[in-house]
Amino acid sequence: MPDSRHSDTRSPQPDKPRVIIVGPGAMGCLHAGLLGQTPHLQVSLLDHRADRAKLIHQQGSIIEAPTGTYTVPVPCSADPYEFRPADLMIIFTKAYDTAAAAQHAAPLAGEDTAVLTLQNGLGNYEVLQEYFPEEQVLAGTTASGATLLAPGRVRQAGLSEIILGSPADNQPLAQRVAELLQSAGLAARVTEDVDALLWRKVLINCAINPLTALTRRRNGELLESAVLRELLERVAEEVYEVGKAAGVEWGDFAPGQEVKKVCQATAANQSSMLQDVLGGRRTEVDYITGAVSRTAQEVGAQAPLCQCLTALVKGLAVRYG
Ligand code: KPL
Repeated sequence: MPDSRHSDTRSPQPDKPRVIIVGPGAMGCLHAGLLGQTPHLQVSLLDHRADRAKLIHQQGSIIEAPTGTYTVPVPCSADPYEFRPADLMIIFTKAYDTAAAAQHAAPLAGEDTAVLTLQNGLGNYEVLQEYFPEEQVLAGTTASGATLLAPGRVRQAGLSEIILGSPADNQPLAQRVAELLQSAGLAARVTEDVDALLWRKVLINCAINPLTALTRRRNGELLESAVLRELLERVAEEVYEVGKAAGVEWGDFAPGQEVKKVCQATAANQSSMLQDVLGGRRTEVDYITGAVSRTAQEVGAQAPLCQCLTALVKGLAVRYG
């Protein structure tokens, strides 16, 4: 049943698939720009801050890509009732804001809306399942890099594939969303083992993010130091063991090698955690090494490095407010 409160002023073309991106941070703005260039999609951004939403609505999403800077007009509002319910909602907020974002975006979910989290960290899809029907919630990963330069303005680093799946085993929905993303020119595919996918990503983030934040190095610079390289590998191995104890089926995955590969592939990136620390923002450490430490406790495994890194990054956050 359409809700008469949706004024529809910012989504005037009801026939096109509607994508709402929740959270105009670096990744949200990047994807609003990438998807918003596609003529057959109607892409909008939902912010929780009205002043920033107004600015982005007026200026669009500005992407500084390696090939040049371009602007994509993207309707943006803090009022969900300004949009019609979405076919796809992509959650790109920080992990600690997932519950608030779900509550805010709830009016935009209809019976057929896919709600996809592409956030960092563990625990996001479980939170979304408290607010949306389980079979509508999808979870995925992307290793694309983006740096927020100013509200609505991002520098795009490397673009990577989006891999997604349905924790509730709703394969048709996962497939439909992968096809929608592909239709916009993004590389996307479905996996049947979402938990293994999310653990692979969190393993990478556990190793790279705290070490870059603590040492102020770019991802690639971690490999330049023998001690940091060793620590990177040891953190990756620890997360691998915790995951194994928690029942993750890693498949063909060599933790140390994989982390080093990502450092190389994203060598010029400042990790999201380093960006947060430099920007004086709260980090996602509780959902990265913190989440792995909690899992370790639950399953009777050891995670001393994750525990230590969580404490050190939190120590930094105290300093940076
Ligand atoms: O996801 C990332 C992040 O910065 O959060 C990586 C993969 C480490 C890329 O920078």
